[in-house]
Amino acid sequence: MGKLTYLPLIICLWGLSACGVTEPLRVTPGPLGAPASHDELARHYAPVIRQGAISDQDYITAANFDGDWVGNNNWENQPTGDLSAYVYYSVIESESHWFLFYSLFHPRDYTYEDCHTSGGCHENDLESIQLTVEKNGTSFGKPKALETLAHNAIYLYIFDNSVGGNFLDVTGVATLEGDHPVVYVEALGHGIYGHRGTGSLIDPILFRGGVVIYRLGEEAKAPQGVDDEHVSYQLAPIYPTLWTRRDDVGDGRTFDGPFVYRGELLPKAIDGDDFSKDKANTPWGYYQTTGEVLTRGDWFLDPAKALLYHARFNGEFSTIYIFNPYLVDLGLLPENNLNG
Ligand SMILES: [Ca+2]
Ligand SMILES: [Ca+2]
Ligand SMILES: [Ca+2]
Ligand SMILES: [Ca+2]
Repeated sequence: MGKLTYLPLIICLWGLSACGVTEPLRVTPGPLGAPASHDELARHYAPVIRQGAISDQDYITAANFDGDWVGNNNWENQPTGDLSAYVYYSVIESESHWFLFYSLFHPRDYTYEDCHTSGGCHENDLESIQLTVEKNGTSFGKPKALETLAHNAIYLYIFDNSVGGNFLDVTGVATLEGDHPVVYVEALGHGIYGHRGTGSLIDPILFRGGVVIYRLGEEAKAPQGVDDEHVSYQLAPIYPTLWTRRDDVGDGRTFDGPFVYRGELLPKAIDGDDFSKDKANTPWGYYQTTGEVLTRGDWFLDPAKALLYHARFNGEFSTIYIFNPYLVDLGLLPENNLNG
């Protein structure tokens, strides 16, 4: 139990709100007003997560749920670690849009069959969604596209007909609970979809599993069981947690699998060694749906470029960033890009 005592301190380092000392939970400015802060936007649109669950291996948690930032002990520590719910997030802003990225971490990606013979299991799992919100003069703008990652594909969901398919076809219409997009996460492999029945989404009933429903709340809670429909999660920013560890690379470190992004070295995976090596991609390490225009990493690091390739947007769609600290850190944008 000793190692778990580190967790509250680590969580506090993620953001003061986790320590219960800052911003109010709800911010409700009028329809026309100053733009919301990036944290307020992330909270406003924080997804409702319908998580298919067969076992507690399907619970979302923090990447340091076991009290350390070592990647390749997470499979081993899943049974004893703290499975309180966290969702990672990041906000990038262009002249015309906000790009809200949310990532769900699971210590294990597993199969219904025995992992020793199925060939389908690996240590760590990070699947993600990206919500594109148009800035329209109101505090929180207007959501325009929801993209979800499931294994080898990104799926595109729209909110109205002002957005259409481009490299990606439109899979369906996104659903909202209040202003929160609802996403459906498979048990076992944890692919994310914008509505039930997309792609290979496994009906949990088929597996006699349940559905855990997570919503943003004041506390990070662990589900009471695989059919707990009222579990609150906390947001954890990607920048000061995962991104600032991007140079911690190698066996026994946080990440592994270096690749070159526009001349800069980044790790494409969380370090892992059970059943398969380094299989869980980082937010900036996804290679899915790049076509001939995008490269590994663009979906997270250069979302305006990625979205403009994936989808067609009516109206203004700028690829000039007001806030993109990742490209600034990589020396790919000037520092005055941080004025947003
Ligand atoms: Ca660990
Ligand atoms: Ca391991
Ligand atoms: Ca997975
Ligand atoms: Ca490794």
